[in-house]
Amino acid sequence: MKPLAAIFAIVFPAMTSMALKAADVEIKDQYARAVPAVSKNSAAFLTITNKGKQDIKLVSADSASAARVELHGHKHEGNMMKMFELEDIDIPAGKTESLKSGGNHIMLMGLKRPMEAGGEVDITLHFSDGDAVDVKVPVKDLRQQTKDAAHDSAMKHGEMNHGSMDHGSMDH
Ligand SMILES: [Cu+2]
Repeated sequence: MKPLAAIFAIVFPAMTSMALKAADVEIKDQYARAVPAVSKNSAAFLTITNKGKQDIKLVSADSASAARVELHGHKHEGNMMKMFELEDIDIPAGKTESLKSGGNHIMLMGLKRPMEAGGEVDITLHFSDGDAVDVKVPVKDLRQQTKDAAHDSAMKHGEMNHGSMDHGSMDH
């Protein structure tokens, strides 16, 4: 059986790594933004702790609930907060990276089903070492949370800017 195992290791490197390395990453505090049924886009947030000894990157995410999932960051342009697509997100060994409202986030675009408070969305995170982690993400109404400046700007971002961005023409 050894040659066969070797072939599998070559053909499915991602699968092999998944089994070996899944425990190196800890996902916590995940939630997604509830949006009105007409909304095409939402965002998900979570913290990722790299418990391994190697620096890794979050390289992509996907979900059956959205046509496209992108990693996004924010930047200030004048008085505006604009988001942009990130190629990846660094998670150094032993460190925790927080994806949060007003910062880096996972963008769910072209929602295929409603994102209602109390619901749940499945998201798979893909890492640079071939690891993939499935996360069950509860959907929350963020408007019920305590308001602060970052939160307010994040709400405007979530409800207006996303829809007006021409995601469809973004080049990959
Ligand atoms: Cu975004």
